[in-house]
This record gives sequence, C-alpha cells and structure tokens, in this order.
Amino acid sequence: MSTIEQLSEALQRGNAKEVTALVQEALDNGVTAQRILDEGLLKGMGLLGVRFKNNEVFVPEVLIAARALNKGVELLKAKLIEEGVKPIGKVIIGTVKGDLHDIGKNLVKMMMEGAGFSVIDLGVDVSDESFVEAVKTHQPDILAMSALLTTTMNQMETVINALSSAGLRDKVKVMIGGAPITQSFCEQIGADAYTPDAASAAETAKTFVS
Ligand code: B1M
Repeated sequence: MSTIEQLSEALQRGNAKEVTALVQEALDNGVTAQRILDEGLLKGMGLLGVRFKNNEVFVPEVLIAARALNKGVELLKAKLIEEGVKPIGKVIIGTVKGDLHDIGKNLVKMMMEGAGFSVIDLGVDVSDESFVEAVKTHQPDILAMSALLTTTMNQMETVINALSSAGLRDKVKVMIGGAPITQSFCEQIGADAYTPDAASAAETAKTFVS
C-alpha cells in the first residue's frame, strides 16, 4: 500500500500520530501538499463521511478522525500556501439564536472543511444581526445554519428575512439543517437547501460552487 493510501486508512481510523507521521513521510518523499491533501486526508474523510451516513460509524469516530485531519492539515498548511492551493469556497456556519447545540454543527463544519471549504464558525446562539454582519464582512458562498430546537428553528427565517432587508439574499446560498428541520420547512422559509446530515451537507455545498 502506498503512503497516500496508508494515510487515507489512518485518517479513517482517527490515528492522529500515524497521520502526522505519514504526512511528513510523504512530504519528505517529495509528494505535493495538494496530493497529500486530496488523495490522502480528504479522500479518507470523504470515505468516512459515507460510512457515517450509512450508520457504519458514529459521532465519536468522526470527531476523532476530524481531529486527526486537523493535525495533518496543520502540517501541510505552510506547503499548501507555498503551492498556492485555494479553498474551493467560503462558508459561514453557526447555530441560531437561543440554541446552544453544537455537536451537529461542528460535524457539518468538519465535513465541509474536509471537502475543501474554508469555514468561518460563528459558534452557537448566533443572532440574525451577527449572521448578516458576517455575510457582509466575509462575503461567503454559503451561509449554513443549524437548529436543534423547535423553539429556535424559526430563527432561520428571521435570518433569511434580515439578509433580504440588507440586500444580501441573492449574494449567498443558505443551507439549513438540524434534527427538527425538514425539506418542507426549507421551502417554506425560502432557504436554498436542507440536508439531513453532515456528509450530504458537504456534498450539496460543493454543488453550489462547482
Ligand atoms: Co438538548 N435537546 N436541550 N442538549 N439535546 C435535544 C435536541 C432534544 C430533542 C432532547 C429531547 O427532548 N428528546 C430536545 C429538543 C426538543 C425539541 O425542541 N423538539 C432538547 C432540549 C429540549 C434541550 C433543552 C431545552 C433542555 C433543557 O434545558 N430543558 C436545552 C436547550 C439549551 C439551548 O440550546 N438553549 C438542551 C441542552 C442540551 C445540552 C447542552 C445538554 C446538550 C448539547 C451539548 C452540545 O451540543 N454541545 C444537549 C444534547 C446533547 C441533546 C441531544 C441529546 C443530542 C443532540 C446531538 O448533539 N445529537 C438531543 C436529543 C437527540 O437529538 N437525540 C437534544 C448528535 C448530533 C450529531 O446530531 O445535532 O441532530 P444533530 O446533527 C445532525 C443532523 O441534524 C445534521 O447533521 C448532524 C449529523 O450528521 N445537522 C445539519 C445539524 N446541523 C446541520 C446543519 C446543516 C446540515 C445538517 O446545514 C447547515
């Protein structure tokens, strides 16, 4: 098995120590940072995402793999900048006002980063004003919102209305998700996409920038 294949495997097992050693080994052998990222780390994360979607692995495995991915990316960062590798798009993500649940949001963030996006995380309990301000400042391709409570999901519509009032609605794709969210809710509030899980969120995000 090649170093790159071993890297993809180690990433899926969430072995951060092995991941950093293999990234270093590949760099020492002259493999480009871009190839290490695409064919090793991101491929591994993509495969794990599919297994997550199919309920073959669960939240802890994905979180551990994401930590290993971050370690590997840290090691590659300088080289990637040197090679001029650009992210495929920019995402702003947050959990809506009044809602403190962030495990699902963090998974979506990791999967999007794994798919090659740069992600600005506004955290939890994010007001419509803060979402709008962040869209104004960072001009992302996608605004991603998470809500886990039936009492907070309507905040998503408030944010979309606030984007419209600020003249920003047609400048950004709005993606939503979280346990109480449905496709019909998505259509009702005028969001661009609802996805039920983190892996499909990353897949759908890619279609918005391709
Ligand atoms: Co809370 N909680 N919680 N909670 N909590 C739920 C959501 C609840 C369903 C539990 C229940 O009663 N059965 C219930 C909501 C009921 C409702 O509104 N219908 C509930 C409640 C009521 C509350 C409190 C009000 C409890 C109280 O204080 N009385 C309170 C509210 C606090 C607040 O937010 N203001 C509260 C607090 C908490 C904790 C702080 C203790 C903790 C959160 C810790 C944290 O997030 N850091 C917590 C937890 C852990 C849960 C449960 C048990 C698990 C949620 C979770 O992380 N799941 C949850 C019950 C449950 O869901 N079984 C529950 C794992 C996570 C991976 O799934 O977030 O759904 P999820 O993300 C999924 C998808 O939804 C999707 O991708 C992920 C998977 O790939 N997804 C997106 C999520 N965001 C997306 C965005 C996208 C696309 C996909 O695009 C942008």
